[in-house]
Parts: sequence; C-alpha cells; structure tokens
Amino acid sequence: MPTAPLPQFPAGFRWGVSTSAYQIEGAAEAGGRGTSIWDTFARSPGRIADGSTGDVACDHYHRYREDIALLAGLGVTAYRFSVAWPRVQPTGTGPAHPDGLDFYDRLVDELLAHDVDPVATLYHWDLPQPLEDAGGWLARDTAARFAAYADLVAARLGDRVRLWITLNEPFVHMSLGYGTGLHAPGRTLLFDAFPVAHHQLLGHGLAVAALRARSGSPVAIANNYSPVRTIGETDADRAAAAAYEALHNRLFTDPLLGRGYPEGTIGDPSVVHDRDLAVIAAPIDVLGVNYYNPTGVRAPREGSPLPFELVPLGGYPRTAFDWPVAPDGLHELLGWLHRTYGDALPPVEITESGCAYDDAPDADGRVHDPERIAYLDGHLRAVRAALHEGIDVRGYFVWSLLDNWEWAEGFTKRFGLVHVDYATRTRTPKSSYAWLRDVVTAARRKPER
Ligand code: PNW
Repeated sequence: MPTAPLPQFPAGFRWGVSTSAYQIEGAAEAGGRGTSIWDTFARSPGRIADGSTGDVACDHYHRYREDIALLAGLGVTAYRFSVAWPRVQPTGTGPAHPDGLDFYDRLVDELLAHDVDPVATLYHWDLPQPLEDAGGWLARDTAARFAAYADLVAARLGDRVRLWITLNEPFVHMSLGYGTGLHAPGRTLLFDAFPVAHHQLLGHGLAVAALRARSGSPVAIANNYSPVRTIGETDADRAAAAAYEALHNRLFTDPLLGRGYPEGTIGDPSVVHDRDLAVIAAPIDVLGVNYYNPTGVRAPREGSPLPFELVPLGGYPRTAFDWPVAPDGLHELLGWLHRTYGDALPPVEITESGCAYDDAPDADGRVHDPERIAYLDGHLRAVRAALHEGIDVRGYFVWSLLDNWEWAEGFTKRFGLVHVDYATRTRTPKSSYAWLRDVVTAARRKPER
C-alpha cells in the first residue's frame, strides 16, 4: 500500500468519477426507452462473455439517489455520466420523449444539490437501433441525427451541465464496433470502417455548434489514447509504430485540432466533403483523455493484413483484464500530446483512468482492493509530474464509480470504487473508495497555491 502522501494539486483541479448509461442504468424498458445497438448485441447469443445483458445492470436508473450519495461521500467535485440517446429519442429521431429527459433532469439536480458538477457525455456507444438499421455511423446522416439529439439535450440541461462531452472513445467504437465486431453493432469491416471515424467526427463538430447555441458551458470530446512503444530497432518497426500511432492516437485528434487526417488513414476520400474538416475543427475547450495502458508495436510478419503487430508489454503488474499497470505511460502520453500539438492542444482532463480486479467481499463483508489504490496513486503521481512540466491538466476522473457491465466482458470485470453484488444490487465501498476520499479531501482542503 502506498504510504507517501500524494503531491498537491492546483486549486480548482477537478476530481471526478465516470460511468456510462448502458453500463449502469438498467431499466431497459422504463420511461419509453427505445432499443439501442447494445441491447440488440447483448441479447444475441455468444456476444458477451457471461451471456449477460445491461437490462438491469446496476439498476442505477432506480437507485441514482443512493449512487449520488456515494459520490458525495467520496468528496469528488464532478460526476461524468452519459445520456442514453434511446431514452431521449427512442427511435433516434423526432421530438424528445419527456420521460427520458426527466430522468437526466432529476439526476443533474440531485448532483447540484450535493455540490457535484454534472459532466454529461452525449454518446457512450448506445446508438438507437433504428439508426443502425439505416446504416449506423457508416451513414453520413447519423452525424446530423446526433447533432439534433445534442440540441434536445442541451435545450433541457444546458443551464446546469458544467462540461459537455460529445463522444466517448470514437476510436474504440469504430475499431471494435465496426472493425472487428467485438462490440456493438458487431460489424467486421476492418479498415473499411473509416467512414465511421469521419461521421462520428462530423457529428461531434455539428454537435459542438448545437451545444454552443444552447449552453454557455465548455465542450469537450473524450478520446482514448495509448502511448506507442516501438519494439525492435528496424525502420520497418518504426514505420509500424508510426502507422499505429496515426490510427490510434492521431486519427481522431489531428482533424479536431485543425490538422486534417493523418496521411494514409482515411481510406475512401470521397467520404470527406468540402467544409467537413472546418466543422470538425470547431474549437473545443477541453480535450478529454481516457488512458488505460501503453501499446508495444513492431513490424508485421510476412503476409499479415495489418501494417503493424501489437506486442504485449512485459515488466508491469497486470490487471484482471491482463492490461499492464503503467502509470509511466500516462506521463509519457501527456508529454506526447503536449509535444505533438503544442499551442493547439486545449487544456486536458483525464476523463477515464482505472483498472479491473477480481474484488470480492471478505468474511466481514469488506472489500479490499490494494491493487486499485496502488494504481490510482501511481496515475495521480503521473498527472502531477505532467503538471510540473507545465502541461495543463485540469482534472482526473476515475473509471468507475461502481462495478458495472463491462461490454463484451459482461459482469466479469470489476472497475468500481464501489463493489456491486449483482444478485442484490447492494453497493459496498471498497478500500480504494476510502483512500480516494482521503486524497480528495486533503487536496481540496490544502490546494497548491
Ligand atoms: C473504455 N480496449 O472502453 C470505455 O469508455 C468504458 O466504457 C469501459 O468500461 C472502460 O474503458 C474499461 O474498458 C474501452 O479493448 C474498451 O482497448 C475496450 C478497450 C479500451 C477502452
């Protein structure tokens, strides 16, 4: 267990936790909610490790008051949740369903009553199924549908949401949802999934305009990044690492920050219309960074369909997901963003950072997760090191408040600061919750001047 006190953080540093709608809400039929691609996908046999769905999940839809009390007890200043598009527009188009917006209205008011800033993600992968049936993110029209949905949400919540996040991890949605089929909607287009990147980015840009018109709050996007480590010393290894970096780290960031698409990433150029790049490059106020781990990359073997080969990185402890615990990678990543984008880089907030372990209550009903404490301690120190180097990091959100429904892994991966017993939906704060509460309390009491 780490013992040295954490270094201090600037006054006003945002301390948060993150969740997403499909992973926690349940209540799949309540309030006139429509069907999303994740409902369809999870209900199809063989897609989810334990055969589960998010139909009930943590039942947060009915227990949100209890969950917000847990947030308040943690002392965090912000909560990042996502709005389920099919609650707001059950078919993905048309007027808002009042019950859907009512739920988020109550949630936001409850957060504010506890002095917690509502940070709303508009899209965390739960596309209304009728829009998928019309082509999903392969269809250009989905970008316009997304902006219309953003407008409805902002019209209702724009006076109280403190930070907007348009999309969550468009790279993962493209690559796992439309490229390899591991996630909903389960399409296997590999590199032909590029239009999904472009249409998500276009939807983001159009949504930024809608949000600006309805709300004075800052706007961000949450991208996932993985610092790339070249394995091997040949030119081919370096070229492979550069190709992977362009795909994973730059495809969704270069165009956002006004540089257009990295060479070699866009596939069919006719997908990109005149003026799209200007829409996509609409200024954002914050870059949301989701970080889990670095990636080792070397040259592909003969005959590989990919321009790179991913190599597991040795020398790190590993989580239950078998992901390396590499806080040095977060420091490296923040430096890379700073160097690569220079003055074009907006202030950064770490919008997700966390780890899965097989946490279970002991005989006394307590849940001890010293590995998660070590993980968070290391990653917060990495943020502090970046701050010392002059990199403008404004906040850190732990993924996640609660153990929840981890996509293709179902309920088998526990990321929470709070344990959830899925038989009873009982919440039990883990030892990491108490640790983080003490860190946040100390940081808020005595910020660096
Ligand atoms: C993120 N990968 O997803 C998401 O934003 C969360 O909803 C999710 O629960 C969390 O990370 C933990 O997985 C990812 O396979 C899903 O590399 C998969 C990958 C990365 C991020």
